[in-house]
Amino acid sequence: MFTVRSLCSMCGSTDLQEVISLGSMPLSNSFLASPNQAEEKYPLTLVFCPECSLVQLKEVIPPDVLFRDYIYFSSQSQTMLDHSRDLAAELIKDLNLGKESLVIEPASNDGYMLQYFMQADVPVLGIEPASNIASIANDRGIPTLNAFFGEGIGSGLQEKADVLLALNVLGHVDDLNGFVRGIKGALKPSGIAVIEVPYVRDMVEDLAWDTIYHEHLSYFSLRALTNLFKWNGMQIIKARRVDIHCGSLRLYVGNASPKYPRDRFTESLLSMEGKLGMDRPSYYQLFGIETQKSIEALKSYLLDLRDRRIVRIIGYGAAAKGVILLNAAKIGWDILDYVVDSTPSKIGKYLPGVHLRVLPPEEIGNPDYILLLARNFKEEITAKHPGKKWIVPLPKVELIIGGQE
Ligand code: DWN
Repeated sequence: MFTVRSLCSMCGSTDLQEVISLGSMPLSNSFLASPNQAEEKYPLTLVFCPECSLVQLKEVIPPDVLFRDYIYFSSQSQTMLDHSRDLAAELIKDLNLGKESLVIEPASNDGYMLQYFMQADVPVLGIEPASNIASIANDRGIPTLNAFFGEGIGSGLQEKADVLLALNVLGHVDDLNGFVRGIKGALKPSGIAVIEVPYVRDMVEDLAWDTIYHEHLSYFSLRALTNLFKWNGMQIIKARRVDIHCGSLRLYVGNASPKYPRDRFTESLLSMEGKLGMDRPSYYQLFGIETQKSIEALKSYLLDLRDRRIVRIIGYGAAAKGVILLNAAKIGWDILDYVVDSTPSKIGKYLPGVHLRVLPPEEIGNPDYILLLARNFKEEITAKHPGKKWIVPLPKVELIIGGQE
């Protein structure tokens, strides 16, 4: 049910160099209805293309399997909502968007982002592949097409966009060049695409190996993105680092002409990538070695904690990254009692691979320690449970008390 990539998904090179293999992993959002339910596991291997600098997965699961019926709702976190509201306000103001404008968003999820444009009377169109989520967005009054965005859909849209938002979607797409041509086709000639992707430099520097999973096919540097847009008739006007999703790049992208000069910050980001060696395999291979050490350190920390005296440890946040963290480090029911999460569609189900039960946060009980599995929401989550003892697993195992550093 998966294909093994032999060519780079961006430039077609055959020279793909292995960074790390996380072994056989379940699909991180395929929650189970019962602990005994059978499930498939698939190899999970990260590779690097020295030709175009793209870090990518070797194994590709069909998108229909991963995304047609989806369990993740972006509105579950206030941090995400705040981030979206601020970005919408910035774009409405800077680009003077109003009743005559159009904002299009591929992978619009439950409309968590588009709602802020609608509140300002800016017309929107969401394009969401998960039928269950698209129908929830439509029920909330956010016009949403149930489809995978790509070259065909983008170019075929009758009404072209002033702004196209692609927030944390590019890394999920196999046909990167087709997707970018779709973005170009969906925009008015003067339109702007605002793109956010997790930044591979943040993944490496913060040892965020838990963000490697089958849904995430590509891990971008600015250098790789510069090539991607250039090859498909677009240009990056400016790039910024933003905090969301463990560290992301936000790009403002326009048509290839007229040619805009890149600003100094964007130039300095690109030149820093060169200094760090992000165009060379060794940069990523070192990350692979550190990842192996981190997996072992986490497992032995938890075993040590549990063996020193009788303690109860639970997990918080049934995040996809949490599923990978637990499975890679083999942390199961022998260490954790259960996991809590606020997402209604996850509650009562079992985590892929490790088969831990998901309970609502109200049933958090009185554990001695809580392993933070959604560490990207550390402030938001720990503030809800002051005084509790949290284990933050990455980049280095750390113990904190709720609401305090
Ligand atoms: O790219 C992706 C990102 C955006 O979302 C996807 N491929 C899949 C998914 O990844 P994730 O599951 O690792 O995302 P999150 O947003 O880190 O997941 C957080 C989890 O924690 C959610 O299940 C909601 C939950 N949560 C909670 O229970 N209480 C979150 C908050 C903030 C809370 O207070």
